[in-house]
Amino acid sequence: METDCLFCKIVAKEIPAEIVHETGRTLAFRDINPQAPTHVLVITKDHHADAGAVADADEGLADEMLKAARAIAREEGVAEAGYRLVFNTGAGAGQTVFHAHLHVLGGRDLRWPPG
Ligand code: D5M
Repeated sequence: METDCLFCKIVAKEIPAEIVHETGRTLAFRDINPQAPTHVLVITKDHHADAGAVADADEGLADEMLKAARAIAREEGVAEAGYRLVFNTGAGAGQTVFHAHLHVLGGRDLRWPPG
């Protein structure tokens, strides 16, 4: 755990979150500032700064995040219509929390390209 990391504090239950899904190495909760009717963040329980660090970390961890996202999309009822998975990676791409998180967005029309 990183002491000053917001998402580590959510994993440690020091900050509340609306948790919707959990696996051995991931936790998922609703985004505090939702950009779509379904907006869930899938995070790693261990601290990794971004998606690239996840890819370099434990074997199968990125896969576990993807499988959690797919399960959430199904549970939220957005899988059929389509949903979007986003890793903002780096400040220039809009990453504001430097603990890896996969955005699961759905429940409305999603345009391309993103802003
Ligand atoms: O996404 C970081 C996301 O984290 C952003 O959509 C808001 C969300 N956020 C920030 N604080 C919280 C808490 N406390 N609970 C739930 N969601 C939160 P990024 O890709 O880094 O811009």
